[in-house]
Amino acid sequence: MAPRNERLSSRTMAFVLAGGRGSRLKELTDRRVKPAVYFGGKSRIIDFALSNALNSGIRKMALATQYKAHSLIRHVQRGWNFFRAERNEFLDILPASQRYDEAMWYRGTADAVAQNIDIIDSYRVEYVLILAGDHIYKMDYELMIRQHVDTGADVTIGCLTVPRAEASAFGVMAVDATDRITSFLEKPADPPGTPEDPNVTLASMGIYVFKWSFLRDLLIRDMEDDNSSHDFGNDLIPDIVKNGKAQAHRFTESCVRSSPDAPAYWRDVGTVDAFWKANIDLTDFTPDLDLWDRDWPIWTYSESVPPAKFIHDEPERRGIAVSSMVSGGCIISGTEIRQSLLFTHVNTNSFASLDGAVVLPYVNVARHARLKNVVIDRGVRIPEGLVVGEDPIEDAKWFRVSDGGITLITQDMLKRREASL
Ligand code: ADQ
Ligand code: ADP
Repeated sequence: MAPRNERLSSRTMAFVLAGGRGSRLKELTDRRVKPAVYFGGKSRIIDFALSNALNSGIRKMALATQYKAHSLIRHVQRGWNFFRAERNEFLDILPASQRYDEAMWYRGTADAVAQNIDIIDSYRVEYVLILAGDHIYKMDYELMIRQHVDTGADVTIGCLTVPRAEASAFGVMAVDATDRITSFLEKPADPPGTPEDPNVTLASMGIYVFKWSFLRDLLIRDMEDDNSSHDFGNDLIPDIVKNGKAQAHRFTESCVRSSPDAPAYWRDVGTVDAFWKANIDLTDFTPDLDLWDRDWPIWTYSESVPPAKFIHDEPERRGIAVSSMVSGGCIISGTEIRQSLLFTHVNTNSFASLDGAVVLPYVNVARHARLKNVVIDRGVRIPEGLVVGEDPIEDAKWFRVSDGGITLITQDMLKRREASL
């Protein structure tokens, strides 16, 4: 057992995987990778994994990037620069740079780590925590690392229960009475229920703790294996479950909750519907995800902007927002805003209304626009009088309307619309 008074996080590095596109977010990931997508008014999705690591005491981090990484790299360079090199703290950005073989990008999640073995060796860490950079949650990883050391497992996998109907997007597992994993299936078509409840499945969060020496050997073997897709979920984890000791760590034990009885919050905001809902949920009276908690802050790059400003107070045009979050740098001029979340530098104008709107930075909403249940991409200029959310057939002519009835609006879509009018 590890002594209680020693923080294992100081002997651990976090390796954050941020290379996959996230194609179900549609045009939101046309120009940026999913971890770089905005979330919650000030942050980007990546900030959650990085903040969890920082708040857990981890001061050595690496970020593997590949697909459309520019805005991600820029964000991390601007916002995540408080590590002190002289104390051997760092956040290293590791783009797929064909170091191993000139014809080879990161072939899979495990390959993204394997191609950087020599760099990780140079960090001189004992444990490696593999994280996905694309989930929204608050978790104290120290508890998961401690469990890993205490059980002597080869790998410890963060897991949570998900409804069976949604489980085919996950790696799913069965465990024994000690939470040792007895079987693991990556994205099965028909996921099994748990013994306690046939309607839920124990699913992998795609986060893992390994002793570096163990993972290193495994990666070297995997790189030579032509039958492998070089992926944790497809290849490495099933192999350890079969031939070694894999242990489940339950998210409910280390999640950071907004209050002792709040639900454990974890979201994969992988679709436009899920993205919209998770953002709008923050406008609830007591949201399940607490961004106000000063003990577990979500760190980010933050521009220096003046507070949000609301102008006009006449019956026909009132600049107001209710059940909403409006970021700094916004000017709300004569617009009625309900149940919406506005990022920085949004300007709205008179006689317009927003209801259920997630508005990314630098958007302008012209007069008389009426927008309901929308996600508006960064930099969009909504033209005067545009109405969205009242006639789904008309909306679908120009914009992307999701299965759940949310309309995604980008500047390219508006340009096409303007060209044909
Ligand atoms: P997926 O959700 O399919 O399954 P995956 O596509 O492997 O996740 O991506 C995981 C993370 O790695 C993401 O942050 C992604 O950006 C990044 N990534 C993907 N390909 C990469 C590459 N070539 N180089 C660098 N980074 C890359 C995984 C597990 C499941 C588990 C779910 C939980 O395989 O078992 O249930 O995560 O969401
Ligand atoms: P509208 O009624 O169409 O919103 P107004 O004629 O009331 O326009 O003028 C306010 C406009 O001035 C808004 O578009 C607002 O965004 C813009 N504006 C720019 N800077 C400021 C500022 N510092 N304070 C108030 N309004 C500002």
